[in-house]
Amino acid sequence: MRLDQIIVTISGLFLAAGVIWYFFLYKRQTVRAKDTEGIQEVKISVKGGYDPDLIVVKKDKTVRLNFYREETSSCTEVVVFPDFRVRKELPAFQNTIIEIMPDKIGEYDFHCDMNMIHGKLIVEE
Ligand SMILES: [Cu+2]
Repeated sequence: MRLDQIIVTISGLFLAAGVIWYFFLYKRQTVRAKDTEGIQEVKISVKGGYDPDLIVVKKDKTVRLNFYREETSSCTEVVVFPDFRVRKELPAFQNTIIEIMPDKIGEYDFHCDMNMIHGKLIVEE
């Protein structure tokens, strides 16, 4: 094999490994809401994504999401929970509280205004 062929082969292998890692091994951040005095509370930091982006909560108990936006990029300035009819601005470097009452089991997406950055709320029994 010529050198350039070797380089192409090796970079192909790296690419394949990256794809496998991304789709099968990469674990998303999952967090179970803490229950304090009957309210399920979670802190979510917003910076090019939601961290954590998978939030597990219990049904029929108020969920209080504390969004802290750590950037001024306009992409994340609004967060939308379509299933809960919530759409809220997240001012930069501030805590914004969103309260939700999950009354049905299921998985509910939330995302930025352009639907580019995603997170998921998982409601369990
Ligand atoms: Cu966006």
